[in-house]
Amino acid sequence: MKVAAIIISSLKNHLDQMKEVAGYMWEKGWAEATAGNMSIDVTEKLMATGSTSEIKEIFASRPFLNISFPGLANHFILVTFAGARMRDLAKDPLSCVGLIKINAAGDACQAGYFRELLTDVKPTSELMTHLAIHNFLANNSFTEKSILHGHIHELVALSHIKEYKTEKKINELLWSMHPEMSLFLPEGIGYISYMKPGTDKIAQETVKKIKKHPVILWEKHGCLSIGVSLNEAFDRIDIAAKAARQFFYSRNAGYIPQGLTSRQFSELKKESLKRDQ
Ligand code: 2HA
Ligand code: ZN
Repeated sequence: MKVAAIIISSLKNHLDQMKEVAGYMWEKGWAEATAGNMSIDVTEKLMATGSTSEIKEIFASRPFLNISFPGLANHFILVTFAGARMRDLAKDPLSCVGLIKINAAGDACQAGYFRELLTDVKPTSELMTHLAIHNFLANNSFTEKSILHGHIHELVALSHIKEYKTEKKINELLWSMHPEMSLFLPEGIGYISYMKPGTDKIAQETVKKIKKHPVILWEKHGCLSIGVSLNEAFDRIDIAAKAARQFFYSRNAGYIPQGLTSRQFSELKKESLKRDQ
């Protein structure tokens, strides 16, 4: 079997999950044109299947980026390409996804491709944020290894409204609009005021928040979420988006939504505390 084929078969479950979740992102309208990206740290999986020694062959010889992520030394990360469409990924993941290999010092990485014709493409423009988060998750032994980004219009729309431009205000609204919020996202979502997408700065700010908040809203842009699986990352975004949608449905019907009463809300808080103990 050729090297790429061995790796592809080792990573089949991860590639299948990327395909599945990309389909959901597209269907939800959260991945217009080339919007959205995703990554999974697959180091453990490749180690377990013993494919890491053969893997060299799929990588271009030159490191393409200097980084400093010691927590990612010798890691392998599946990541979507810049310019990849989620609706294409949902049909053919190998034309939209590559593998990043970090060197032993954690200060350089190379991109590998599953198809020879693809060697010119680059990883997602949000690579810095993905790597910075994977570095944090690895350093802190988080079980989350999947990262998902998309343009969740329900939440982005809220971030355009003056009243909801703080973490406190937006979470009070989301918690009040959907009981599941307290169970899935008891700490609420993290909120980051507008920053240019794809920069080191947004990567650093996102890492600071991810410890407490598995879903982050980038003002006027989109959301980023982590999960043990990509499906979990998707669920977390989906719950927050549902809360926002319920708010807009009531408003669109011409009413101000009542939201959960404080008694209903504190009952749920107690429930989520019990679950955590
Ligand atoms: O991958 O969504 O933020 C395209 C984007 C950049
Ligand atoms: Zn984006």
